[in-house]
Amino acid sequence: MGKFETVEVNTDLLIVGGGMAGCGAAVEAAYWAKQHGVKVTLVDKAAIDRSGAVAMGLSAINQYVGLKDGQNTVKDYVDYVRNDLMGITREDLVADIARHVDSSVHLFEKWGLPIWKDEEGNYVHEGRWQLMINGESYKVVVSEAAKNALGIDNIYERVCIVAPLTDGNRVTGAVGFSVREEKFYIFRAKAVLVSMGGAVHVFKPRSSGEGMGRAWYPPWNSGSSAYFTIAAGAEMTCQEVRFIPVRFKDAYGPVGAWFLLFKARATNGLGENYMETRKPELNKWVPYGHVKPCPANLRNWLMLLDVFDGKGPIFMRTEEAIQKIAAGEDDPKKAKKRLKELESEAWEDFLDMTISQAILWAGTNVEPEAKASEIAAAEPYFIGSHSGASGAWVSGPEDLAPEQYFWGYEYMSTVEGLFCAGDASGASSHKFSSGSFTEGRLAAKSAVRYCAEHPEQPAVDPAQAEAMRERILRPMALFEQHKGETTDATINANYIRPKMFMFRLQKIMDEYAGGVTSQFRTSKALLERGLDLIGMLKEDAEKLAAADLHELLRCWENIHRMWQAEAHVRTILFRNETRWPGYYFRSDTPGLDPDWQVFANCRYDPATKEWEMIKRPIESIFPVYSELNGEAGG
Ligand code: SFD
Ligand code: AMP
Repeated sequence: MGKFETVEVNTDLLIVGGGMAGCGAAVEAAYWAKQHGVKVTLVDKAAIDRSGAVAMGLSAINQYVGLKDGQNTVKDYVDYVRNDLMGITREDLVADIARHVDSSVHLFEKWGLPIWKDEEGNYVHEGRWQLMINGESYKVVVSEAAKNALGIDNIYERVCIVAPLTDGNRVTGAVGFSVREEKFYIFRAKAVLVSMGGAVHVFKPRSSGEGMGRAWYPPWNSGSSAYFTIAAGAEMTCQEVRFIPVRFKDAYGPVGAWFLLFKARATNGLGENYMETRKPELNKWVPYGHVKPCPANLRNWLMLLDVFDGKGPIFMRTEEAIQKIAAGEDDPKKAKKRLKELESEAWEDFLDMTISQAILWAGTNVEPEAKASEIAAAEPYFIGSHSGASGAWVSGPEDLAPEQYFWGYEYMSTVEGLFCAGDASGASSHKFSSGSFTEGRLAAKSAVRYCAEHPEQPAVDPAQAEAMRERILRPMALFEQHKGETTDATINANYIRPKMFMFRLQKIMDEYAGGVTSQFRTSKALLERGLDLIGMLKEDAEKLAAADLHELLRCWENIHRMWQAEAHVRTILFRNETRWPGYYFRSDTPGLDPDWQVFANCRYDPATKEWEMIKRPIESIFPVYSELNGEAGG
């Protein structure tokens, strides 16, 4: 690959990923960097106007605490998150984000994001924590602020970050390649902030054939954050806590507005509401089975029990909900007007964030005010910012974190100089778009301080960078070398193309790690077999081949997914219980076990290539009564 130019960039703080967390980091870092004379650079594999999970826009801001208006307290939010995650959460991190998130939302509004207001000028809530927005251009608004703050010369778009550069337990930069030009990039930095989102298409999706590629979370979030931190040797947390969202079937339209704003019910094929008929099941999952709102995974679980019993399809009763709200108007004229408004709000909810669902509705003659729509549990995703929790194990804030959760710099992983935010940081669920942006701000402030306090430029070993260049570009060399050996270049004894590789990974995960096909069930024996197969897949990853730059991107996306998959399988295997039955069910350990009221962490050692599994205690920063151990914590 001699013709690839090598471009070297020297900076102080390198932000990898310009999604919600990356843009928050850029805005905040620019402010503190001026004071400390620190240079900040941001890299994204896409164009940040429309990159990441918010590319299509969103119709709600899901984290707004309303502290100033006295609507809620930080503790209320922490209680909500802890309960939803069945007790497994870093309260210090959740509280830190919750106490700052409102200010981020106010910034979005100042920058031009339209937030719904009622007649008195108050925000219109979707639910207790969620605000309704006209958010089609949400990401454009946020990225414009990031660009203005950093300056366009400090932003590299369409450069895919592949791996970290390290010097022992210290990050020294990152390497990647342009997805448009034959350029290999070496970024040298004093600190790196990882915000490359979560992972999609690790598991076989429900969509296949004509719908292939369609997923709820964005397919281009492919596990780069997890790979980057694992490869650097960082301790990871909650790698078992995948997220399975219930979504409108086949186009993955969100359900939040229907359940919370329109107060719709979901019923099975017999017209029964599983949240009522299956209520006794919740007693098996106390104390979390009895909290309000019912945790997302337990809502899934009650629905899945109906599906397993052959009581599907499951319908979101949109028609019932809309008619009920309209019927609340006393005057028939007003009721008719209200019906029209609700109808357009229902369509906008999808048009603002999941356009394919609106297209599917149109294509299948759905009138939501007249006809119910099917919903289903999607395939698993890795996302630390919604009701999942996977990500790196990071230091908490000094004033809130218990001693063992604080190591000098907030949001720094266990690798020196390596910071994480958004989906990249774990055990602080329910950050969503606004909380991820906020966490990016908090992590960036801390990372700038790190740069100021470590002014020496870390050394980058040229041999390490050269070896990485050879390895990263190898799929193109391999293709060139062998492509002429078969009449169809997709089939070749000497290489595997990225699409086939992805199918193999997805099949392993689907069948052995509890995907859709295995009805989210797995066991020790299945997981061990899955690990064997991942081991063989890893060997074959050395034979990935790319016909062009686009396929080179696909090769590395799939290697990143594979590492996320391995961390996941190892951690489900480690946690000897079933804690989130609606996310995955260990048939050999079918219930909650009080001994597992702990974090299940893992760490890959890049030097020895061995994995270590680690239990870390859960420490509450607020007094909490736990029915599991019958005593007050604090
Ligand atoms: O309700 C590389 N989310 C919702 N959040 C809300 O607040 N309200 C909603 O209404 C939400 N809904 C929703 C949501 C997401 C999606 C897809 C849908 C609906 C359909 C969640 C938020 O969007 C999410 O929490 C945040 O965006 C997470 O932020 P962050 O920064 O962790 O991830 P990102 O924004 O996806 O950005 C990742 C960036 O990394 C880049 N990238 N760059 C360089 N090299 C690589 N190798 C890279 N790999 C990735 C990406 O390009 C991107 O810019 S609701 O339905 O849940
Ligand atoms: P979703 O569209 O499922 O991503 O949900 C958007 C927001 O609403 C998230 O904060 C969810 O946790 C919340 N949510 C969705 N459905 C329910 C429900 N039935 N009860 C309580 N909260 C919900």
